[in-house]
Amino acid sequence: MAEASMHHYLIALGSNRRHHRIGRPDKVLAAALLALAADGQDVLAVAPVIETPPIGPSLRRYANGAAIIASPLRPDALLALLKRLEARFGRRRGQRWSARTLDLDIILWSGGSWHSPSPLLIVPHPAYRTRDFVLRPALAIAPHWRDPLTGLTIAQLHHRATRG
Ligand code: PH2
Ligand code: MG
Ligand code: MG
Repeated sequence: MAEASMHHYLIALGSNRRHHRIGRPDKVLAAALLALAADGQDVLAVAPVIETPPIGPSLRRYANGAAIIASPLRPDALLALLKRLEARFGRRRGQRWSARTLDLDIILWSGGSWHSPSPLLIVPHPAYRTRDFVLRPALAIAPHWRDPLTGLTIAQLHHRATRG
């Protein structure tokens, strides 16, 4: 695939439930990145995994991470691939924000915006700008990526989200 038709994505990874074979959530994230690469996605950068307190109803702590990938896929096609991967890792669709083995979210896409109703996909991710569990891993690999809506970089968003 020619460089010109490649898309670059910032992906957020989360897990707060063990996988019966892979084990702890941090191992699940590492295995998910290997699976992404095996599915033909070019994993260009991986942030160190962090442990974070849960936001929302689930009580289990999360492992969170981030990766930059290059892909020939448009956002809707990548979303379909990520959902298949989540399902392969045993994620069950249930209550919103229930404990999950694997959550893969598209955060940013080649400086662009995307909005499609079905399946619902909004890029940039509508809630990431205030989420430390997304911004902290993202800061490690994509500090200069710019949010097209606010014009702020990840470093600036992180600074804004963490200042008292
Ligand atoms: N994901 C959620 C809801 N709450 N909290 C943390 N710490 N990490 C997550 O990845 C997370 C969450 C919905 O996807
Ligand atoms: Mg999520
Ligand atoms: Mg998700």
